[in-house]
Amino acid sequence: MSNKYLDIKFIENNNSVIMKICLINAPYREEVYGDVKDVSLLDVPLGICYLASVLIQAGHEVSLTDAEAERLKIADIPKKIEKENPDVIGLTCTTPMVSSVKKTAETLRNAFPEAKIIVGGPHVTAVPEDLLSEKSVDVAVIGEGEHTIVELVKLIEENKSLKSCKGIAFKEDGKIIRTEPRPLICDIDALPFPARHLLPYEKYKHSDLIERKTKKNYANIMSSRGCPYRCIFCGSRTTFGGVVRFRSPKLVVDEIEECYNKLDVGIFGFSDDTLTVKKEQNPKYYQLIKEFERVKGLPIIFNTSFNLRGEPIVRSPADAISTFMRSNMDYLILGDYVVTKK
Ligand code: B12
Ligand code: SF4
Repeated sequence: MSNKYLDIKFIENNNSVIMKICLINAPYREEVYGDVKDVSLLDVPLGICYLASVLIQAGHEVSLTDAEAERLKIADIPKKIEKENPDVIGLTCTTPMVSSVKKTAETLRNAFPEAKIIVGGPHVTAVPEDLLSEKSVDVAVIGEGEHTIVELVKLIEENKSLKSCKGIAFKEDGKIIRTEPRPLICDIDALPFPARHLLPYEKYKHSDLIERKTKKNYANIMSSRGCPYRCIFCGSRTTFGGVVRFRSPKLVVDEIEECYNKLDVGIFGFSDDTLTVKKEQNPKYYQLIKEFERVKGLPIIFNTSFNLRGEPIVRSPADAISTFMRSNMDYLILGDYVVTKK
């Protein structure tokens, strides 16, 4: 691998057959947003980018297809990946996009009857049986996928039983078997940076409002996983547990610098489950503030338009506005309202 952006150290993979793996984000906008046409935000599907990195690190050949960014319809996806002739296909799935993922899996099953089709993501973690009950799906990965997918692909490659792989559900003799749960990844700093460069990264956009301020590219990034709060409607706990694991501030800022230098990214959006845990709950808070000094002079816009729990910062909308007026922020979104200083 010559691309320096993905500074991955390869794991020794002697005697191993390299598997060809295609990871896919199925089209979702029509299904999720219906007739709403002015949704400009388009984020990199970070989940499959992280999976691509660990699979490349393990010696496999990996491609990423984001049907939404590439404006592909479900029927176009087999053609897009036909040259790769995949051994394994992975689809990511949230609840709103479930019917699109089902149709995509069926289309890919018909096009690549020999490939193993694996699904993962928030919806699969919450209800693995839903997609597994589809004929076209072979394995459902429950929870964080980086360790699971590497182990799973190895078992598939060696044609061994999948029972020893923690954190999956699969079909055997017509029954769904769920293996032992996979523990959360303790050291998220050990994960390589997400393989954004495998996607057409210049297609990702934050919002027209922000893009009017700079011509640079946009990237979403995570500085932590998990959330300590317990909102009953939320899917965070299911995948990332009820604790927050913070990345090393140095690595977060390294990733920001790499994106800035190598992918010309000047707009960053944080995809943390919740960026604003109280500072007493974040042991790395002061170090993070210090590390951010490194990029202070760069023309970078940071955005936290989602994933911001209000009460650690403000007590009321009026308090939010007065905090905003005193801050370095350019705008604040409160429900349907955009507040600016001009
Ligand atoms: C960025 C983001 C967005 C972006 C972009 C989403 C996208 N690209 O598809 C925008 C703002 C557009 C968005 C929109 C929506 N979002 Co949103 N979003 C997020 C957010 C904050 C980060 C996603 C992310 O990058 N996570 C980081 C990666 C590392 O995690 P991950 O994707 O879960 O992947 C890991 C595992 O799930 C697993 N995995 C994932 N895919 C696969 C595939 C395979 C093959 C395998 C083996 C494993 C695997 O391994 C990965 C690595 O560990 C999450 C919350 C969160 N922190 O995850 C909510 C979240 C995904 N969103 C959610 C929701 C509800 C929505 C909306 C419905 C909101 C709305 N009302 O419009 C829409 C629906 C969009 C959609 N695609 O379905 C829910 C989904 C819940 C659910 N049951 O599915 C989440 C989980 C928020 C929450 N806490 O409840 N979202
Ligand atoms: S604060 Fe946000 S991420 Fe945390 S549980 Fe509530 S909705 Fe989910």
